Amino acid sequence: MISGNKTLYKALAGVSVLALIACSEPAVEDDTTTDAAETATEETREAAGEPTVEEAEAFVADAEAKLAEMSERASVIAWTYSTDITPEHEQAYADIDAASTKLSVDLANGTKRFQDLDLPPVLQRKMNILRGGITIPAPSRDGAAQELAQLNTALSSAYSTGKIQFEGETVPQAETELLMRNLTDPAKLEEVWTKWREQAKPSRDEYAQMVELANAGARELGFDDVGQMWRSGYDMDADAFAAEVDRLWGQVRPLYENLQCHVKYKLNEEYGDEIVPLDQPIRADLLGNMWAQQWGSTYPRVKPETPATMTSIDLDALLVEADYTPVSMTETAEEFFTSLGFAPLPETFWERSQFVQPEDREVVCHASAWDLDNREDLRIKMCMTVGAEDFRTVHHELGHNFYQRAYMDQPHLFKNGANDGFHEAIGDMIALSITPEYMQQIGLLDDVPGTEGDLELLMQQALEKVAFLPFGLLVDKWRWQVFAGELTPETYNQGWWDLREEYQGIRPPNERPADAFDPGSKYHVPNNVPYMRYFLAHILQFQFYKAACDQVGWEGPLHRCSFYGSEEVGERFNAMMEMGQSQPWPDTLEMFTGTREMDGSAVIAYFAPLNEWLEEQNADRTCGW
Ligand code: X8Z
Ligand code: ZN
Repeated sequence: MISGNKTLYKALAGVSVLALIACSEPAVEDDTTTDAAETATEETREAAGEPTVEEAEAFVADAEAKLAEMSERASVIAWTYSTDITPEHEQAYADIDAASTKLSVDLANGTKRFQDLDLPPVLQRKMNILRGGITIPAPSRDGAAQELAQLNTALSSAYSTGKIQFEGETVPQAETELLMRNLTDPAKLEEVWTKWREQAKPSRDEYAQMVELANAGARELGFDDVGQMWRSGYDMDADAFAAEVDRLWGQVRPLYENLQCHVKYKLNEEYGDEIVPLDQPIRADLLGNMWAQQWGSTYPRVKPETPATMTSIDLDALLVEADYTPVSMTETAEEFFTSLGFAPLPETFWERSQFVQPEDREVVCHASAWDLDNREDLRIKMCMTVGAEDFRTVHHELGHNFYQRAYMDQPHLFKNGANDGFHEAIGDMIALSITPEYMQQIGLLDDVPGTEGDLELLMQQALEKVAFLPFGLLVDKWRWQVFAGELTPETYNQGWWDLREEYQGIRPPNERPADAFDPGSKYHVPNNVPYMRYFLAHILQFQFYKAACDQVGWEGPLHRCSFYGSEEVGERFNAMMEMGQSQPWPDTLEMFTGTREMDGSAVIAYFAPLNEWLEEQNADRTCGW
């Protein structure tokens, strides 16, 4: 995952890092280039004082060296801040963030000098990344980068150190998530849910200031706004990308609607018409998650009826009974990767990672994976508890680390995912292989159950993966509207709930105050981590998984396939990963899956038996919202 600082995080998985030294070239926007100049040879360009391909090469080489140096320096400071939030560390972090943003913006402006040159494709690709790869750009005027960094650091710390009062206790952020997972009393759920959002409210104005500054930065670089800049990072036109995510959503939406309908009816049976009226969207605090993004903890309430003779697989309980610890969950995840032929993680990973929440200081608990030296200094930072959710998440995080290591020999600007959805999909694809057979292989289960309980397994997965899809889509639909000025601070919250209702079919448990800032209650908003990557990852991980299962010749139901131990899959997976961002993502996707398109049909194939069952269940129900 990523962290607060958008510009410097080559170190953090999946974020492009552009930071550097002020480039010596003046930032010149040259719109007056003549036809003659365009066709000039290198020599005549040089003679005329025009930039040459040779100079462009030197500019990029210099940029990469400086970016690499800055990224290493900055990530040490970011790590210190994220694992020990103090006023001093916060200031150091804001300062390096500002320096890093300023330099990356200078560098991005420096690319303008070469924009009319006909460059070799690799060089052009690097120029594009330099110009468009800054997540939150500052305008180039003096002081702007520092202002932006102060705002972002304040937003980030406010989130991670946020607390609520509940039943006489002070509850820190990470524990509010556990309460939402474990409580079932609607009144208590509403209380925790609402209090966590009250805590986010004061951030709205700082967020709005951040939006204004970053948009000014994006416009200087030739983009309409930050949202358009984000949408430009996918080897296709920004508008085509927006259409592409809608196309993918169209493929999976019927499946989501079937799941939403079933869950609503089951919650209605549990809570009654007053709390879960059937003609309304579902109350957001009843879905077992602070943001109603993954619904796995509602499983006992919505699960299919199964024969009494059948024993369900409860991964939470299995991990606890087998005395797993945060470190041994991580070792088990690592072992999956080594079974595919990847080298083990370095010793320093185990010495330097944060596995559990420290008791003596404030930290950023939201899980992330780091590569501090762009080579071997890999680490994760988590606040794990033993259970299925963090078992999956640690696979997710190690996916980032193994990807980072796979592409470490790429030039600096290509040390990134083929697109950011790839970075988020790697570890999740591995975790899809946590099947009953695999659990038996690693000693978590004595016997592999027959297929009579497979609807249960599919329901557990659907509550995580299918439930997530519309949420993954809407977070950045909201931000795109914010950056485009279609939503203003006064309408931020209404706009958020309009999208939540439209895509997820959920509603708030109470009327939201006019000045609320509910999107600010989600980590990635105050921390400026783009979110469409997770929507893409929830499509891509099933494509990767299906391709791997085809490679091992799996012929059974897709959800029962585990490619644990397959070095053939490992080799092909590594070949894809070691390309980093060096070529357009369709080329990279084709290497592993044989297709050049992102495609929701693997999701549909995986859940086909469940979908059929959901349709039967829903036959006499009124679905939709
Ligand atoms: O933020 C994450 C990862 C780190 S990149 C833990 N995820 C999203 C979230 O928690 O909201 C993974 C799934 C979606
Ligand atoms: Zn991630």
